[in-house]
Amino acid sequence: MTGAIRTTCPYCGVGCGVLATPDGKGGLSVRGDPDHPANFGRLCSKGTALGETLGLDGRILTPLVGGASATWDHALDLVAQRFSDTIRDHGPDSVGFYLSGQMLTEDYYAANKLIKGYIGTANVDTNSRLCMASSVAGHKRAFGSDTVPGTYEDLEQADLVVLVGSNLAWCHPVLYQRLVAAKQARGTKVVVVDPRRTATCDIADLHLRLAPGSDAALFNAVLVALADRGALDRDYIAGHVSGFDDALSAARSSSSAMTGLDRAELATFLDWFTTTERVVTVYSQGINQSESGTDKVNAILNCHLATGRIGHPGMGPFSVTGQPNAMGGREVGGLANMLACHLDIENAAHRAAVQGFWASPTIPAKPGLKAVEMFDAVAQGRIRALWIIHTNPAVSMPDADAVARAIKGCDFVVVSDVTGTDTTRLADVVLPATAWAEKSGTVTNSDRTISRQRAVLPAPGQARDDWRMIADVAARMGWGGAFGWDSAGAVFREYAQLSGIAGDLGRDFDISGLAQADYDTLPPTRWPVNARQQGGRFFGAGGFFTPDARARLLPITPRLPAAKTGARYPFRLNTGRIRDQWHTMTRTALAPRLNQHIAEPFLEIHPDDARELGLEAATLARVSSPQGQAVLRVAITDKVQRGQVFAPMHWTGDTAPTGRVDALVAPVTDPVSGQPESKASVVAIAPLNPAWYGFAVSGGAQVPDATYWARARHAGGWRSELAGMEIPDDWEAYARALFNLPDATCLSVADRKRGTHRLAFMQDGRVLAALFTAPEPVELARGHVAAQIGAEGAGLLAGRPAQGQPDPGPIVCACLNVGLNTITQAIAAQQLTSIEQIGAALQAGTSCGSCRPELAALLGPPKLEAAE
Ligand SMILES: Nc1nc2c(c(=O)[nH]1)N[C@H]1C(S)=C(S)[C@@H](COP(=O)(O)OP(=O)(O)OC[C@H]3O[C@@H](n4cnc5c(=O)[nH]c(N)nc54)[C@H](O)[C@@H]3O)O[C@H]1N2
Ligand SMILES: Nc1nc2c(c(=O)[nH]1)N[C@H]1C(S)=C(S)[C@@H](COP(=O)(O)OP(=O)(O)OC[C@H]3O[C@@H](n4cnc5c(=O)[nH]c(N)nc54)[C@H](O)[C@@H]3O)O[C@H]1N2
Ligand code: SF4
Ligand SMILES: [Mo]
Repeated sequence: MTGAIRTTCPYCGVGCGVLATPDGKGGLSVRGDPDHPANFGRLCSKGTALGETLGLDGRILTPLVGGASATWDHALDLVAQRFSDTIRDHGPDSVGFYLSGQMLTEDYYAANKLIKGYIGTANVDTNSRLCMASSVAGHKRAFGSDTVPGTYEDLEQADLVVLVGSNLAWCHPVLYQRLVAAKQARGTKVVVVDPRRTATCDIADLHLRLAPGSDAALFNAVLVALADRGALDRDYIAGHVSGFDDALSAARSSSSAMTGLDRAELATFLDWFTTTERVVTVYSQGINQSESGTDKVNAILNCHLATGRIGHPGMGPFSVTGQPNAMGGREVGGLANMLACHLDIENAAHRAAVQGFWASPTIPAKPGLKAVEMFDAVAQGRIRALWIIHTNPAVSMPDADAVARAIKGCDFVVVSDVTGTDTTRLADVVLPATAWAEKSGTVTNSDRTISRQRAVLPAPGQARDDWRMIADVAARMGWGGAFGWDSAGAVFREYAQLSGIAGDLGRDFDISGLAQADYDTLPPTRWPVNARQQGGRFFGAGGFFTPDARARLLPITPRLPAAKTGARYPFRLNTGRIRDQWHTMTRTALAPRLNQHIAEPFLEIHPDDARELGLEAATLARVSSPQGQAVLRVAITDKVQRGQVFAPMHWTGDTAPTGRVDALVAPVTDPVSGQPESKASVVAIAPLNPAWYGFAVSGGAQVPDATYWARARHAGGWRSELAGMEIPDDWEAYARALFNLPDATCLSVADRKRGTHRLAFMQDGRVLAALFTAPEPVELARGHVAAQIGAEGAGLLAGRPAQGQPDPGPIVCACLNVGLNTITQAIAAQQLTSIEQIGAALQAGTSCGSCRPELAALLGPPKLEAAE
């Protein structure tokens, strides 16, 4: 195969290998790397669409100072000067860096070296605080180190896989597909523990819909059952563990009633867990993003340590990471309480080792501010100069409106990004970064595999690599010698060398074996890599990273979220992800096909609750919390339980300004990890009752002016959902302003009785744009209407396909563009009964497989109904 370059997907922590082939016209074609050990050739819908997200539309191509283009020299001088002045006048702790688990290891290493070793503060934290901090803290409490003991193969070799607070089907789709294949091959039992029914439940033999936040009570019950049924590994406990008795007695005094699960389903789970040796417990944000997240993690680890089910094939606790380099960031010391290479900031020997290796002037002796504290310090003026790299906190932090205000009010804010975002708009200086396809470095995925990301395309405009901008600023602050790397490979070699010192100090993270490796051709490699150990698993025979080499079992007293629902805020708001969007959508929303699955923000609410509130399907709801407000589309479903609602985290000021869910989320954190509780804020809900609803499609951009709007790209341009509290006097004038089409011919149809309006704007007989409004949610074949943009005639005003012309309906399979109607019609007409038959007939579901749960749902009642 000629011209293909091996690289790694920049989205989730599965860390799939990608073969990227430049098309010679600035674009790329991508396919899964059959030789990569994470995916063996598979990609999910997001990975498959990578080639469609590379356009320069919206890219930042020069530095911006005060919103205007500037030279690199000017921007870098200004940044260095303002940081130096701030440090001189207010001390090093008045400076902060807020980083990201999506930075490459080399970028991360450079940032940490600058702030900890040279600026001399530990006020550096990362969005991993919102993501992995509770797992890190739980690992460190139990193992003495932040070690993920197992590998992906364990999910394939297990007999029971327990997915706790993880929507693996949508969030780690390729790993999910590996699990599906293993289940087919060996009959793996799958248990999903989640208050909500998700796509992942499609393969669940048992779905435990526990009360939000009650996971520790569930795993305490497991520990008790293991003890009472003789399922403990007494030898492992005697040889490698301490704290067992206290942990068990704490577990005995907690009650499984807190989980709200009924006896029979709990009994089934306890039976399976106690009698199955090969158990893997996978956990993610339903565990971590909780004010008792660290305790939940340790409650899980307790069960694996007490049974010795760790570090052997098919066994172990498995924290799946979210971001592509969440692991790398933890390894490199991105968190405010860590040093590079899993060394501890509070350990004098560790500090001395790092400072000695860097030959740096300083190193902080105490941990810095964690994300939520950091933005509080920004709001209070204790941090006066802030550098935000590769993350969008004005959208993704809890209490996001307050965070946006803090950033806006800060004396000096630098943001490095590839595109304009809600956060760059608040910055004094914006630095243009090279994006995924243009940069080189390494990332570490969930199972400790380090993979190369390789530049495939040239950097556009003046975009520069993140590590290089950091080194440039360091040089201007007077520390050029220590930041004089000539390539990402040089940064990596320095880092690998430092890890050897960490290894000598008895730490797990030692990749000194890679210090001399050929960086250009480095194949995916699982750490550790040194003279003592190469890859493999940890802790099968003990060997923990505590002073006595024993793991700690922790006594856990479960606690539910402190904020209680009540008369004022009767609902608990759960938040999370959808299949085809990545976080704040700055990249995935560029690919039209990724906007077809779900095109606007929504609120899942139980039918009984909706009825009581007078909420109709597809209307809009106003959601309020003590922190802020949002307006979301109502999706009535029993996937959520009564009293609980779910909303996705993705929409922003760019895509749906009133859909920013973090405006609602309380900044409550876990006391040990500092990780925010993103899944259990209290909210009130009421119908919005707008005077009109609208749907607009156009080839060109839209400038919506409405109480509610949400926009998305489609293949021919833009589409948006609209709603307003007052009916405009003149729909034509409204639409002309919306589409910025002052002169195009307007055709309109009004139905006075029903209060509906349909307007099409034409030029040379072709449709440029159309607006449909109604007093109720607009019913329309949206995909069909959007496809008519650019077509001849105003046939789209009918709102649905002419007779004989098929309407594919909303897209289910994003890879092969197969719509809901096409699938349901084929199921009925051809009497299809399996996902494989749908694949054979329509190809749907045959590429990445992410839509297979939805295909299964279309085939009939999902089997989990029986399991519930
Ligand atoms: N498509 C897509 N994939 C992604 C991402 C993305 O943006 N889009 N982001 C990546 C990142 S950074 C991350 S961190 C991962 C996150 O991956 P996941 O953690 O799988 O995703 P979430 O949807 O945040 O939350 C998982 C589940 O936790 C459940 N939950 C809520 N409260 C509780 C509780 O108290 N107990 C339990 N047991 N469950 C609860 C929610 O209902 C939800 O279904 O996804 C990664 N993959
Ligand atoms: N309510 C709620 N809030 C949440 C969560 C939740 O479940 N619920 N989940 C939390 C979690 S787990 C996470 S990980 C966070 C994620 O939240 P964020 O990190 O804020 O989200 P992203 O959209 O991934 O932001 C990445 C930014 O980096 C930019 N970028 C892309 N490539 C590059 C590059 O090469 N260099 C630079 N410098 N910039 C680049 C992108 O354009 C984008 O603006 O959200 C958290 N917030
Ligand atoms: S599962 Fe999808 S998003 Fe995650 S790394 Fe693989 S292709 Fe990328
Ligand atoms: Mo995350």
